[in-house]
Amino acid sequence: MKMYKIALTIAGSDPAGGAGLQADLRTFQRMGVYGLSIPSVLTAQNTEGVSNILDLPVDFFSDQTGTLLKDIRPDALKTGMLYSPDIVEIIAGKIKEFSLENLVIDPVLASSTGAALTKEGLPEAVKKYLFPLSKVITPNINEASVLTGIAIQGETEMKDAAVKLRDYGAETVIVTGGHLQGKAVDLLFDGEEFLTLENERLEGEFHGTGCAFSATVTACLALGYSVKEAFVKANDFTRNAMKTAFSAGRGMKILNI
Ligand code: PXL
Repeated sequence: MKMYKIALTIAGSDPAGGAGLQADLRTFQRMGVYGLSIPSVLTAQNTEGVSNILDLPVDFFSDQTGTLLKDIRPDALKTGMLYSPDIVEIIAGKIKEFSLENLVIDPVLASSTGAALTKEGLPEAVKKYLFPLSKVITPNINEASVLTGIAIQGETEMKDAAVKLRDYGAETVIVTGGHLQGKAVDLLFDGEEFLTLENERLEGEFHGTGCAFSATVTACLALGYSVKEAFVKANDFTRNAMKTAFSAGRGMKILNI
């Protein structure tokens, strides 16, 4: 009998499957990891954008998480769009209660089309309650800028932001630089050294790249890879999925995970 490693995603539902919970599950599957999934929030969206967002009742969210974790222990977990600060506190409580390890945080703040995916107080809550419990955080340039107050123009500010983000309690910081001008640079900082991966920019508008990247890191941690190995594999996996992205609807391309 094959024994699967297990990864959990706590993220928003994207019915179009390009981002969020559904993209995370597809990524786990591709990486050969068994996926658990808890929706944090529901979105009404298609490839053209998000039209509505629905919170789950907080007690129900807590119950979903507690019921699952009483039974199954994930080898790694990730959080994506959390939307509400209440949910953030519940997740932090469950991580402590069940002594979960290998937490990857993708601090989702906005959609690729620019729509806000947060309620007031969300960035502060993620910083305060979740960063200190995390193994890796994977903000993109915009998220790293908002979370640190540093206006990131290039690699120098990316490094400054990574250092500051690590001071908030994350063990390792990965800033994904696909949104910068020029080459696409992803940067890892683990408190000792910086590691950068530089690639040619891939032209086009893609949806769900941050989700695919952080889900790959999570799957790799579940499989027992080091964070640096996970970084390289996630960069490679995401770029390949971008190169063969396809159009399912009228809007953004869906990654070929
Ligand atoms: O790409 C960020 C993201 C994450 N999670 C959900 C989303 C989006 C972007 O739209 O809808 C559920």
